[in-house]
Amino acid sequence: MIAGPSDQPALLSARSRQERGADPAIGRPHGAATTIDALDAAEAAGSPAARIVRRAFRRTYDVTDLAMGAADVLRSNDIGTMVTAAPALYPHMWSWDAAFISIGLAHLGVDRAGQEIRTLLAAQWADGMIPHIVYGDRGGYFPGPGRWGTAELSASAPQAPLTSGICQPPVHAIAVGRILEVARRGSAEDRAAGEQLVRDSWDALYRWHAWLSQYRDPDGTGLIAVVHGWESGMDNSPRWDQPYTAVVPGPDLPPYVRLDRELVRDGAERPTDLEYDRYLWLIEEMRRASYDPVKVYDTCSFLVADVFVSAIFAVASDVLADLGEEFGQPAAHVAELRTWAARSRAAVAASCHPETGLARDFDRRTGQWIDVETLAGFAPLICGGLDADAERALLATLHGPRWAGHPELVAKVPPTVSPDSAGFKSREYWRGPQWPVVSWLFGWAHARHGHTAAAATLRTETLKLVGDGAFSEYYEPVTGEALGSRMQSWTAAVILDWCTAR
Ligand code: 2M8
Repeated sequence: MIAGPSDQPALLSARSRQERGADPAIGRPHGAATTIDALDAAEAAGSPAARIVRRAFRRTYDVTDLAMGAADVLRSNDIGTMVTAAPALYPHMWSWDAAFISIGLAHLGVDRAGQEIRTLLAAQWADGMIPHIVYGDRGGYFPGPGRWGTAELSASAPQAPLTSGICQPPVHAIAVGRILEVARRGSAEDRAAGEQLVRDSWDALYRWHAWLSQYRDPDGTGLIAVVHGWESGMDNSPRWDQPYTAVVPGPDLPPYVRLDRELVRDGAERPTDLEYDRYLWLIEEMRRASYDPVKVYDTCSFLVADVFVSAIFAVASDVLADLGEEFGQPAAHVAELRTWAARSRAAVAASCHPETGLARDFDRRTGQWIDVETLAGFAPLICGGLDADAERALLATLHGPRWAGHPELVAKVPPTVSPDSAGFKSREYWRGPQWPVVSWLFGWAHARHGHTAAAATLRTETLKLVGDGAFSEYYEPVTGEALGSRMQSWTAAVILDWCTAR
């Protein structure tokens, strides 16, 4: 479990949740909750005044309160073995969520952060894949382990813990690197715990990157393929609309009941039923291939080279190589990581549309570029690799009036789809809303590539966006309304990191 307040830095131990009268349901002070509920009602009734008041309200936030609220969210989502991705909607461990969550946990205790990474890595498949969900003991999520059947069908999957049969973006080395930075600012014990974590996790992370390279880029193109929209983490992004038309659920799709629609009342905030049929059909296809990664690559009706995953893979490979050099890991493995990083960085840069400059996914089944404008198009800003002029231009576009600097937005945080785009849906999951965790990733990358001012702006603006303390999964960009799950762990984690950043 996460250590109690007495073990926390002064910032986080100043007052307990009870002392400041937080609303346990949503983790924000009572006064704020009342105000926001009233605004919700007024906005639902179409009051323009409510929108203006909401905007004013959002400009006032207190970093100390936000940090304490974020720490509370992580503590209350901690079920001992893992911090669940969210209390009700996602009551298990998700792969890339766990990485971001561990960054937040590092500010509460480096050991606890390391434990989160170790829990995830204990579920790594024998072939090297890190699964997208590690199931805890509770049910409460569909599809659960029975629907995947990985333990029965795959020789590589662990018998315990039970896992899903696909993966998610490889942000884990970035997380371990960040935990080490935080650890080195702490006590001698923190420092030792951070360094031990690198030693304990390096080989597993190397094998994970090797799996991605071998099975998801078998031709060595540099672009890493995904076999399910869930693998991208941006589940229903318009990027996937065209490839998903090739996923045709058969009449033998076993029946199922969605649980997410019972928890998120506004259906417009979640993927549609047709999208879910396709998600579930892909699982059937993978079951029929016994989750053999070669067969899945060859037979799955969805196979897209994902430019955003590829960018993450490139930069995370570099981070892992840096750690490997420092910690005396095998030189041949470090060299492979450098090769993969360079190859993927070049491939991401080469994917850019000649006119818009935005990076593009490539549909491997149809052999066509996917020309859909989304936030993923800014992938080169994650991994680098553009010439200086092109990089400056792309940075200016991201922060300019079509994207984060759009005049309609409540905070200058990149939306997942530009409000000026035909596909923009302000409330619908990965089709428009702002995701604090994605902003953090861009902020981290900006800082890494020397765009210090842009990184600082993302931090300030995201803190403004989440100023109501709901720690929501995502936000409506024009009103700033909290959407999806409340008390989402990765939102809390990145906010905690930003609140305590140095
Ligand atoms: C969302 O994905 C899950 C399926 O994996 C879902 O919608 O049920 C995505 O936002 C994904 O990126 C995230 O990791 C997960 C848990 O937060 O939720």
